[in-house]
Formats: sequence, structure tokens, C-alpha cells
Amino acid sequence: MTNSPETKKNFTSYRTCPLCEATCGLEITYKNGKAVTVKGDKKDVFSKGYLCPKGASLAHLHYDPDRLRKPIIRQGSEFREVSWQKAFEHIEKQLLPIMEEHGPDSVGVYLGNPCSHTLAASLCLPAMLRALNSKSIFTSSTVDQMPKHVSCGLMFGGEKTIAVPDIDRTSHLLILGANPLASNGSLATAPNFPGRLRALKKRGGKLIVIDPRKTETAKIASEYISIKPGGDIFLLLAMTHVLFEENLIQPGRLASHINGLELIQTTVAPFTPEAVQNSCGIKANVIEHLARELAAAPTAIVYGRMGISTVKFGTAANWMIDVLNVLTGNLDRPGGVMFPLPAHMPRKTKAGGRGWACGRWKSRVKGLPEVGSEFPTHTLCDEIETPGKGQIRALLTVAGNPVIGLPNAARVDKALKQLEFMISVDFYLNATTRHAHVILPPTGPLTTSHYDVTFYKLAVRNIANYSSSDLPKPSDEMDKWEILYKLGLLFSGYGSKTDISVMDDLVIEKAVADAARKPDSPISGNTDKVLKDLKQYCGPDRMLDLKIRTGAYGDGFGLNPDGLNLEKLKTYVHGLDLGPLEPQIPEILNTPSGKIELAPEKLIHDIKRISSALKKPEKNELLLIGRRHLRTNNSWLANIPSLIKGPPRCTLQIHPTDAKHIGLKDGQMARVSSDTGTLTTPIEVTEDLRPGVVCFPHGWGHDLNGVAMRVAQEYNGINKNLITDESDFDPISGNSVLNGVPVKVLPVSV
Ligand SMILES: Nc1nc2c(c(=O)[nH]1)N[C@H]1C(S)=C(S)[C@@H](COP(=O)(O)OP(=O)(O)OC[C@H]3O[C@@H](n4cnc5c(=O)[nH]c(N)nc54)[C@H](O)[C@@H]3O)O[C@H]1N2
Ligand SMILES: Nc1nc2c(c(=O)[nH]1)N[C@H]1C(S)=C(S)[C@@H](COP(=O)(O)OP(=O)(O)OC[C@H]3O[C@@H](n4cnc5c(=O)[nH]c(N)nc54)[C@H](O)[C@@H]3O)O[C@H]1N2
Ligand code: SF4
Ligand SMILES: [Mo]
Repeated sequence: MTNSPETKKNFTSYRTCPLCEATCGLEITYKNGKAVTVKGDKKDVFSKGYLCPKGASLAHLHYDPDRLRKPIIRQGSEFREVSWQKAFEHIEKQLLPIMEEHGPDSVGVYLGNPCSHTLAASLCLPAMLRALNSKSIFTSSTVDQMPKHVSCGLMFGGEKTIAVPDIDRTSHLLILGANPLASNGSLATAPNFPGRLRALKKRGGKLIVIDPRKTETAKIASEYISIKPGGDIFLLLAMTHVLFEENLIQPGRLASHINGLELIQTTVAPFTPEAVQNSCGIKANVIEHLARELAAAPTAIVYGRMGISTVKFGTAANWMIDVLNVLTGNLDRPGGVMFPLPAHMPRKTKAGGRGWACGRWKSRVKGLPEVGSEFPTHTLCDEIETPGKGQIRALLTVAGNPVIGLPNAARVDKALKQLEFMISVDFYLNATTRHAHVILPPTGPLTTSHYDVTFYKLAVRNIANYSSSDLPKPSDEMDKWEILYKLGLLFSGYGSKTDISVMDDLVIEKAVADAARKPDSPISGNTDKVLKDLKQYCGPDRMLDLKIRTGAYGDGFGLNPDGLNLEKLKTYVHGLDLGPLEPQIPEILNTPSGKIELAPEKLIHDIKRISSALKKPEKNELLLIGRRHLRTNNSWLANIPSLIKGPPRCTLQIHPTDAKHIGLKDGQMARVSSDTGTLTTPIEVTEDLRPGVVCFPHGWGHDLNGVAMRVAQEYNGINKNLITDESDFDPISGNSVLNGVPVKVLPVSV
């Protein structure tokens, strides 16, 4: 059975699920040219048959009648279908004069989460952005994982040099603020994360979960420890303190590859377990026991995600997590946290490099530093609302729903309304895209090729798996890369009639030239032949072939005949297992010193802010945290009936003591308010929460005028970001605070 687009009607295909970070293999059966069943691919080298309800619904997404297939243009509040040519002509007519008159920065871009989940966006967005040349770039990273990029940038010299938990070989896993049983894992690509956690326990390992809520993951843990929202930085500093205090520092092989050990010791000195216990809500003796057990384990991992990133000290918490991994000798060793080496990247062969920098330019209105070549999303509205040179007058959103995903959503909604022009590359008419003047829908998930550029770089094994499109793309649909390149051509002044192949050729020529310039490149001096060899593909497939062939396992365009290329990879329909992760320090380090910078100045400087927070008197307030459900994907899978069914999930969870104190009973309606806004929601009383903490999911609130997602609109959910506060953020990364938001809860009658 091949995995290429089939002309026959009845067949089975094997492809990777693009919906979350886990990259599960799917087995899809087609009858009469239509996908009828989606199962887990038992032969998939990575997921081995596992799938979750979202993966099982992929065909529903593909055939969803509300999913847009053709471009639509808005006139007033009405959208009408137009041809692709008309849509691009419209953009040319409306957008180019804005760019010409006000400069490229007047066009803002918001890139949403699924941009990391498609081959086309991963490989073709950069060229489109280069063509636009705007500094007004925003992405969902600053309501998510930006703190991790910053801490890794500063410590290892690369924002994408992220060490992932080697969960299959560890004996001790300490999880802070992640709930992989619902999320399937993040910055840790591991299909069947739940199964891998159970296997860890079965082989005698220990799983500890630290979270303000006794989550699904906490419930299968060996030990669950409840923490105050935002308290992780104090806990982590104190654990490090204990390691020094009790002579438990044992970096092992890493000892000769680290800078800043003494500075870390003096930095953590004041953070004794006794000093922090009130601020993190964990007793001093428990903190000591956590540190001692971590140091004693033969192999161990400290791993944290959303719950430690979307808080006031998110960057510092991510930093201290890796400091703990280094000090216990667990960074870059099997069973600890390790750096993947995916097929589409070359192996770095020499320690050291240019390092990582941020703040190279500042935002116009608030003077906020650029981080990772983007500005924090919390300042997007400032840039749209504030007149002056460089004001954002037009916006392009690609696979994003900022009206639901960003804090102070009501302000975002209002700001988008005032734009002179807005384009959305998206296949739903949703809370955000209803503001667009043109929506350009990419083809569905079964008519496009796939390879996880982002997530194989974060996978707990080195894996490569390519999926061709299962079905031929209908002639009147466009793939995302084609849309992006067409926009790129428009931005470069080529005109709406110019063929996509013009941009495609320009992009591959640049990519080949760049690849040839890299140290140890297998193709230097050989670029003409390479370009000829790449001719069999176009778009992202061609980029991927180049990356794989010049990558760590590649054929080097003939230099290493047994090596990998896309053609070969295609024959591994169940994926290619390139083996367990291997140590890569020091070569992988890109810091100017060639060492791990344990104590970067920016982060040491942040200790002042942390110390003053430690000294602040406690307020008696309820703190709001978030939760994810296995059958959601942020805001956007809510139109799939099989994912939406069941008891209502959009409830405010509250501890019985707090409920009693407020006078609320299970099922009653409550009004939740913050400095930003108010929402009304049913209450769910549960002992799973820590007293003083309430919990509400994000991603809801589709029932807005103009949305065309019939299933989602009927669901009685409300947008949590009506009450989160865009002015609260971690200044180091610009990341928004979405967990630990102070709120008041009252019965609705009051
Ligand atoms: N089913 C499903 N899967 C998803 C998604 C989805 O929407 N639905 N979204 C995907 C995306 S975009 C992402 S980024 C990942 C996120 O992946 P995860 O981070 O694993 O997911 P969350 O459920 O947000 O887990 C965060 C946890 O942090 C806890 N928490 C809150 N505040 C604190 C705190 O101050 N300290 C500590 N220690 N814990 C805290 C919360 O209770 C929660 O259990 O999930 C991805 N997978
Ligand atoms: N309060 C609170 N807010 C949060 C979070 C939280 O935990 N709490 N989580 C945050 C996190 S981690 C994230 S990642 C963000 C997510 O926020 P966003 O990334 O802004 O939006 P999503 O809700 O993921 O919606 C994705 C959009 O992409 C479209 N889409 C899906 N697939 C494709 C595709 O292949 N191509 C194109 N062109 N479009 C596609 C969908 O129709 C939808 O409009 O939300 C953040 N917001
Ligand atoms: S866990 Fe993620 S990748 Fe696997 S089937 Fe579910 S949504 Fe798809
Ligand atoms: Mo995310």
C-alpha cells in the first residue's frame, strides 16, 4: 500500500495526525473516495496504534460542511464567495496602497498555533514574511511557550535548543504545570504520553505532579503536590538551594561545560525552603524531600509547561527547571532531558556560536523589546488603536483566533473592528475571521502533505514520518503554501496574476544558497546540481527534501548514497525510527562561550523582582487557572459534533470550602469578575482544586454575531479571556499571565 494520492476509490492510507504535538500515526480507510474510518496505525513506529478522540475525528474536520473551501469577501456584515483570482485582486487593490502610504510596519501579522502544525506554514511562512518585511509580527507563542524559548536562548544559545524529557528511559519524572493526560504533551512530542507515564511507573520509576489542581495526570502519579498558582519559581529556587546546602550538586560530565555555577549558588542562597513555603504553598520539609529525591534518582527529569510559563515569573521558572536538570547531571543524558536530532536538521559539529539576543528593536507604543523577532501579543491592541507613524492599519492572521485566545478578548474584538483591512488565512468563519475583509481558506487536512517540522525537533525519539496527501486536491482549492506564496508575490509587488512558481523558485534558490553557506555543508559549490535534483518537487515538499538531504541523516545529494531523502522517506509509510536521543553537548551549544550559561545576566537580574514578590504580604483572593480537555484544541475543534458531545465542560471549578463561603452550590450560576471583565458560568464544586483557586477552560465563546460554525455556536460556552488581563505579563519574555489571575466569584443573584 502506498501513501501517495490515490486515483482508486477504495484504499487505506497511513498518515500523521496534525492536530496536536503528539504526531500519532493514523490508519484511514477510504470507500468510494471518502474517508470512512480513522484508527490508530498499529504499525506506526512512534505511536504504535495510539490515538485520541481528536485524531479519530480528523475526517469529520475534513468533511465539515462549515469548513470554507473557497475564498470569501466581506461587504458590510455579509460574506460572498469569490474566485481566487478575485480575492487576490481585492487584496492587491486594498492592501498595497496602505503598505505604500504607511510602510510595511502598518501591516500587522498574527500567526496562530496551527502554523506550527502544518508543513506548509512551517516551511513557507518565512518567505512570505520576508516579502512583507513588517516588524509588526505577533504570534500565539507569547500566550504560551515564549519563556522557554528565552531561557533556552540565554542558556544554550538558541531559542529552539530545547531539551525534552527522555520519558521512556527515566526513573524519576517531576512534572510542574503540565497535564499531558489532557494535552497529550507539549514541548515533549510523545504519542501515548499516558501509556509512557504508566510504563515509567511499571518499571519502578516515580512520577510526581505539582499543580494547583489534582489533574488527570496527577491522579495517575506516584505523588501529587498541590502548589499555589505562580508559586513554582519559589519552589524551584528553594530546591536548588537545598542541593547546594546539602552538597548534592553533581553535574557529572557537564562540569566542564558550564559557566556561572558560583553565581547560581549565591543567587539561591536566600531562598531557603522556610523562606518560600508560604509563597508556594508547599511545606519546607516537602521541598527538601523533592530536592533530595531528585538528586538521588539514578536518572531524573524536571519538566514544566503551560502552568509554569503563563505566569509572572515564567522565564525564570523555565530557567530554574533546566538549572536543576544541569545540577543533577540530568541534562543531555539518557533518562534526563535531551536534545533531539531530527532528520530535517544538520548535526552541529562545533561548540559555540553567535548566541541569542532579544530587544534588538522595540515596539512603537510601549517600547517593548522584540523577543524572537516578534512583539508580545498583549500589546497588539495598543499598536492597532494608537494613531501615529507605524500604526497597524491592516492585519493578516494565519491560523489564529486571537479574539478567543488572547487576554482581554473584548478589547481584541473591538480593535480588529477598527482595522482598515484584514486578511485571514483560515478555513473557519469564526470569532476572529468574521472581522476579515477577505478569508483565504487552505485545503483540508486530507488533501495536503504533512511532516512535523516543529515537533520532530521536540520528540522524545528521533523520528521522521512524511504523509503525502491522501486525496487529490480539488482544482478549485488552494494549499496553504500556495496561498502564502501568492501573498508573498503580492507583497513583493509582483501583481496578482504572477504564477506561484515564480515565488517557489525564488524561495528554493535562496534556501539552497543558505544551506550551502552553512559550515560543513555537503552542498557547498554544488548548488546548480542541487537545484536540478530538487526539481521533482515544489513548495514545502521541495524545501523538506532539501532539508532532509542536507540534514543529519541525509544523502548529501550523493555524498552519502545510503542517506535519506524525501523519496526514500516516503517508503516508510509507518514512519522511520532514527533511534533514541543521544548526547549532543557541547557541540549543540550556540553560546559565544561554547558553554551552558547557567546564570545569564537577564535572569539573574530578574531575581530582584522575584525577591520582592516573596516579601509581598499575602492577599486573600481567589486565583483563576485554566484547564484543557482531551476533546478540545484551543478554540478551533468545537465544530466537530463527536468532540463537543457529553456533559458541559465550560464550568468554573471551585473547592467546596470556597463554594460554601461564597454561598454557591454545584450547578448554580456564578458571576466571575476581574479588573478586566465579567463572565457568568455554572459552578462545579470539586475537591480536586486547591482552596483559594478556581479553574475555567479557555477556547470557548463562539456564539458571536457573524460566526458560521453551527455546532460550536450552539454550545453554551463562554470566552475565558474576557476576564484575563493583558497588562499582566512576564517582562523577560513578554508572555501573558493566564494562570493565577485574581478574580471575585459571586452567586448570580447578587
Ligand atoms: N486536548 C487538548 N490538548 C491540547 C490543547 C488543547 O486545547 N486541548 N492545546 C495544545 C496546546 S496549544 C498547548 S500549549 C498544550 C499545553 O499543554 P499542557 O501545559 O500540558 O496543558 P495544560 O492543560 O494547559 O496544563 C497546564 C497545567 O498547569 C496547571 N497550572 C496552572 N497554574 C499553575 C501554576 O502556577 N503552577 C503549576 N505548577 N501548575 C499550574 C493547570 O492546572 C494545568 O494542569 O496542550 C496542547 N494540547
Ligand atoms: N486563558 C487562556 N488563554 C489561552 C490559553 C490558555 O491556556 N488560557 N492557551 C493559549 C495557547 S497555549 C495557545 S497555543 C493559543 C491558541 O490561540 P490561537 O493560535 O490564536 O488560536 P486557536 O484557538 O488555536 O485557533 C486556531 C485557528 O487556526 C485555524 N486553523 C486550524 N488549522 C489550520 C490550518 O491548517 N491552516 C489555517 N490557515 N488555519 C487553520 C482554525 O480555524 C482557528 O481559527 O491560545 C492561548 N490562549
Ligand atoms: S494525541 Fe494528538 S496527534 Fe495523537 S491522535 Fe490525538 S490529537 Fe492526534
Ligand atoms: Mo499552545
